[in-house]
Amino acid sequence: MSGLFDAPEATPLAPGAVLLHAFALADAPAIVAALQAVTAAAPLRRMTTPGGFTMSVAMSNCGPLGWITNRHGYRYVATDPDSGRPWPPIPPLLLRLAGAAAARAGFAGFRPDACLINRYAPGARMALHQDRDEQDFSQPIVSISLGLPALFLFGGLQRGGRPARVPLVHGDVLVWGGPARLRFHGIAPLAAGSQPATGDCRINLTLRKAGAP
Ligand code: MD3
Ligand code: FE
Repeated sequence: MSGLFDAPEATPLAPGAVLLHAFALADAPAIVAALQAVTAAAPLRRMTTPGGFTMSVAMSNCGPLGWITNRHGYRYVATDPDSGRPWPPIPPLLLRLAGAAAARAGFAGFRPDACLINRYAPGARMALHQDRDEQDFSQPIVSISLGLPALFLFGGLQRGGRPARVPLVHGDVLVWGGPARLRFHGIAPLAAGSQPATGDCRINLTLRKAGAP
């Protein structure tokens, strides 16, 4: 149910970018439960950048492809380098949710083959960057925010300038596609807080079409 004074369900942030408020809220407990199984098989880990820094965000993946970074660069791989095994499958609930969110934002037929799991402890951040390791930029990225709130930063198509700031809360879903697909974006250092759903951290899931169309 929605009323006159409720927040809007969908906020356009930029051409091609839509914030779907609370779109994942009802499914959040089931998503968190499914992620427990995924991260039991492919534990979250802090990866190393090509420049030799350890990321503050802990990451893992599910799906046919998973994003990794190490001394040699950034790329998508079918095998978890820590275990030598394939990444666990994407939970069907997440495939359904991502497809529904993308359709709602105008991208019908979205079938992700990669889901990057980002865990932010208080203080963790993600510097402004572009997502360009995927093969087909005509496909959107669907992002699901769970747990502690964060300040999402989004800039333009070039580095530099002051990014816009958008608060993201538990259950929010963002869809980035079309002209927004290559915008610079990041996450400000996470403030500490209490969030029983995720254990006092923030989890972000990004569902992507990483491989060949
Ligand atoms: C805008 N994650 O994993 S999600 C990432 O909250 C990443 O963990 C952030 O940036 C996080 O690469 C932001 C929202 C998002 C995801 C992908 C985008 C925004 C985007 C791709 C293009 C433009
Ligand atoms: Fe990104």
